[in-house]
Amino acid sequence: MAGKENNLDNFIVKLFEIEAIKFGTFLLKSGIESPVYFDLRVIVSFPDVMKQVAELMWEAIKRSGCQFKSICGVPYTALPIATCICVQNNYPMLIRRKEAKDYGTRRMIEGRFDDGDVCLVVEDVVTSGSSVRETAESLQKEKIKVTDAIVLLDREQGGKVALERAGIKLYSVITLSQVLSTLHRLNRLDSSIVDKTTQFIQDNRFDGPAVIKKANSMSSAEQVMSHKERSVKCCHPLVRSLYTIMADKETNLCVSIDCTCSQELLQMVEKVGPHVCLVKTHIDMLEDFSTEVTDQLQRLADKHNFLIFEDRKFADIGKTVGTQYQGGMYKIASWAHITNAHPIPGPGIVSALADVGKPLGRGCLMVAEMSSAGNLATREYTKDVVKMAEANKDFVIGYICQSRLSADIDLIHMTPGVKIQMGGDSLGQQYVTPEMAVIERGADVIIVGRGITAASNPAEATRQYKQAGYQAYLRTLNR
Ligand code: 5BU
Repeated sequence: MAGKENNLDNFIVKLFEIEAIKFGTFLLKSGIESPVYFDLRVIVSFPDVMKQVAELMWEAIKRSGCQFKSICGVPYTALPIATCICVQNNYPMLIRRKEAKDYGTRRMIEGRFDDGDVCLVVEDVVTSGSSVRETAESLQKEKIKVTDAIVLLDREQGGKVALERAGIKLYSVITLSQVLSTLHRLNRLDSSIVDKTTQFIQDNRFDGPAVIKKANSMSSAEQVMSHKERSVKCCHPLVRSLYTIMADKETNLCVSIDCTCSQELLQMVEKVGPHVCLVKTHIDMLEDFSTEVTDQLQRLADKHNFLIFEDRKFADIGKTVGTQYQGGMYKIASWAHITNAHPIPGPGIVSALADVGKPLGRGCLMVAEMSSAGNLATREYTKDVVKMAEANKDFVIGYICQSRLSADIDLIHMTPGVKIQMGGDSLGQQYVTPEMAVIERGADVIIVGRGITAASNPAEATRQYKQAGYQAYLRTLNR
């Protein structure tokens, strides 16, 4: 894991050193003065960087799980990048002309393709997303489908949301915030430049106020709704309680305490409790479980004012999950305010869990997307999960997800796979930063495990994550 992180750190520093990323005062075409400038054209002069770009982009493509037949680079900078990716990974490439030839075929797209082929668009930097859209439109005119695009660097100025609106999901290798935080951490950039650049980006977004965090389906009223407002307006009493806690404690942090020893669990809860809105457990990891643990857990939840989320991920037929939820050794429904379920068995799973949980005022989250590499949740699957959730709002209170799925404010979005140091683990976990989770992916609650529990000072780490998550939330309000 550390290797991967260092790899990305080194890559960002390399881009800085070869002046593909520059800080200063730059006059843009629009007449605006920018404190940051990206000139990724220079990478063609550095074959080692070219190779690394192609490899990192390919890794991100694989992680995204998107399916396509061919690859097309946005002219001109992304053309050599697309070429390297195609050659290294044995994929056919298409070339988009900027202008049609006035002789011969007059085609705008060169290469072999059939109607209905799916093509992945590759770009070096995305700002508003317009150049990706133009290339996609040229392809679409030739009856080639474009559903996904990959960019090396997302300037986070609204391109991702704009492309989503156009039906194109954008994946990025790095973001501008990541560039800033990495260069700052490695003492390559002063805080004053970081602050100035962050402010510039915030002031020069292409998507207007309050759009950034939410996917296309949200209305502007919903986009700016604060925790306080949601604590009044949401229908489910449990969701209202959760938002009340979030507003009162100024936190959108859930800590996932995945340990095997009861005493360790309770000690960690005591440390993180004052700073979180939720504590997430995997109770079946405990080697010394007794009901004393869940009794204590409930006392700590009262003392520190948080809710308990047992991450049980029920996934069987209704009859089985109902019994598992109510009974067995753990009697989850009796102490966990929230649990979750995979929708794979169909609506029966929700009805059965609701029969047990609803009379107790409990709520359930549907696992709509996962953070792990190569997971099998397709876009169609996720869409069906949204339908299932929306049809069962008396018990389903939201999603475990990696993107904003639903316009409905009653359905809370919780995102795991969050760590200040991005990267992943050796078993496929993939992390995004708290800012990315909240701002880019629209998370209402960030779920952090080892970023806190494996830190040398978990209490201090909790404060850091609380601050990062909450600041990101405030930024989404102030847009
Ligand atoms: P980590 O230590 O931050 O990687 O822990 C993440 C927790 O969230 C862990 O308990 C997982 O079981 C849980 N999780 C996840 O990481 N990704 C998912 O997609 C889902 C749950 Br669903």
